[in-house]
Amino acid sequence: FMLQNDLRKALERNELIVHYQPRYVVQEKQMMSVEALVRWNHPDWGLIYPGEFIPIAEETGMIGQIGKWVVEAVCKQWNEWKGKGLPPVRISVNFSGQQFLHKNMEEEMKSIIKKQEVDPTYLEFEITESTLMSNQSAVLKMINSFRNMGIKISIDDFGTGYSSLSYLRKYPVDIIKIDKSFVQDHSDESRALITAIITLASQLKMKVVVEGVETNEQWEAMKAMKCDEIQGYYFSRPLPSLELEQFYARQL
Ligand code: G
Ligand code: G
Ligand code: MN
Ligand code: NA
Repeated sequence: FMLQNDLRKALERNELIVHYQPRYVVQEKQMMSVEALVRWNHPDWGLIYPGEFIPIAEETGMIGQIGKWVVEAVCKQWNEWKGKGLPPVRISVNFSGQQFLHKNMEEEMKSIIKKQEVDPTYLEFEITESTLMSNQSAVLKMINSFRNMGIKISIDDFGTGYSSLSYLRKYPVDIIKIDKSFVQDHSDESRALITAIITLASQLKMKVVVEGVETNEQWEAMKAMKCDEIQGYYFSRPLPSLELEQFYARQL
C-alpha cells in the first residue's frame, strides 16, 4: 500500500537516517561501541521505526538495498568521527535473515568497506537465532567469510529463539547479546540464566552484552555479574549521530 510505494522513494530522497545506541564496556568503564538503528524520516508521517518498515522491505525485496544503504551510511559515519579526531568506536549493524543471505551480500559488503576505507575490525554484524536456524550451511559460510574479513558476528536477542546451545557449538560467533527480557524480568531464574550464559560464553571465548538495562538496580546487578558490556536506556537511548558524538566526547 502507501508506505510500500514511499519506501521505494525513501532511498533516493535520502529519508533514511541512522541512530546510534552506546554500549558500555564494564572493564574499561566506558563506551567503546554503538549499535546502528535505522529510522525513516517520512515527509508526512514523521519518524517511522524499523519494526514498521523492515517487514515491508523484506516483503517487497527492498531489504537488500536498504541493508547496503545502512552499512554504507555507517562506514561514512565511522570515517566522519575518525576525521574529527575521535578514537574509533565499533559499530554494529542489524541483519535480517533474508538480508544476511541476500545474493552477492559478501561481495557488496567487501566493496563498500573497501570504497569507504573502513577498518573492518570496527564493524559487527548482528544476526538472530532465527537466521541461524534457517539455511544453516549458507549461514555458516557467510559467517566465516565475514569473520575472515575481520568483521565481528553477534547473536542478537539471544535466548528468545530455539536451540541456542547447539548454535553456540556450530557457529563461530564473537558476541552474544542477551535479550532484554532476561534482565527486565527480575526472577531468580532469569538471573541464573544470565549467569550461566556469561560463564558459558567465557569458556567459549565469546563476549556477552546484556541488553535492555533501564534501572540503576539492573545496572549494578549486571556489573556485579561481570558481563562484558551493557546496553540500555539507563546508559543511553539510541541517539542521532551528532548527539552520540557529544555523548562520546564527554567521556574522553
Ligand atoms: O530501534 P528499534 O527499537 O526501533 O528497533 C527495532 C528493531 O529493528 C530491532 O529488532 C532492530 O534489530 C531492527 N533494526 C534496526 N535497524 C535495522 C537495520 O538496519 N536492519 C535490520 N534488518 N533491522 C534493523
Ligand atoms: O532487536 P534489537 O536488539 O536489535 O533491538 C534493539 C532495540 O531495543 C532498539 O530499538 C532499542 O531502541 C531498544 N532498546 C535499547 N535499549 C533498551 C532498553 O533499555 N529498554 C527497552 N525497552 N528497549 C531498549
Ligand atoms: Mn540489535
Ligand atoms: Na537485541
